[in-house]
Amino acid sequence: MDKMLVLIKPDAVERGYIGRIMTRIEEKGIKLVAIKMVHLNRKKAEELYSPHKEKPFFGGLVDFITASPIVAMVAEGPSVIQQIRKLMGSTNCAEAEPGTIRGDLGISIQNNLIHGSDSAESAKREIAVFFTDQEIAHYTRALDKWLFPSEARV
Ligand code: IDP
Ligand code: MG
Repeated sequence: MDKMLVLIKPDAVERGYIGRIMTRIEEKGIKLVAIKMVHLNRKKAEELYSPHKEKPFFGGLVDFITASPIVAMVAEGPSVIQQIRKLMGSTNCAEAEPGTIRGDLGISIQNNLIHGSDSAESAKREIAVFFTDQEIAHYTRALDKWLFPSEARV
């Protein structure tokens, strides 16, 4: 099953949206297999965002993500990356569709409430920034037979 890292960013934590964002993921049917609150130091933040280190917004992004605690999660499900990236909406909240987390709850391009890995490779790297293998749960929900059916697709 596919896995990805999801972060509830400092703006969302301070605004009281931890539960709301987790609910959007849970009600979609996606399984959460690891959760922790972390206050990142700059070194870890720079490691997380290393693919962006040449970008003009890198310094500001590190300031933002280290400003307050975040909630780190590992989510699991069929095509989970595609599913959660759709729920998140476009990077710039001002352009994100209504109905998405960023479209409904934000205005900024930087303070955009949620992070989600964008590929299987980045998911593997990013999960390892926050979690050891022992911290990731393995379980089958009674509802998995309804939520994750094996089905043919055209
Ligand atoms: P994503 O979070 O939608 O995958 P990325 O392009 O990977 O977007 O950028 C990582 C994060 O960097 C964004 O979520 C946002 O917080 C921040 N960011 C992206 N573009 C800008 C920008 O133009 N100005 C300021 N911050 C930005
Ligand atoms: Mg990204």
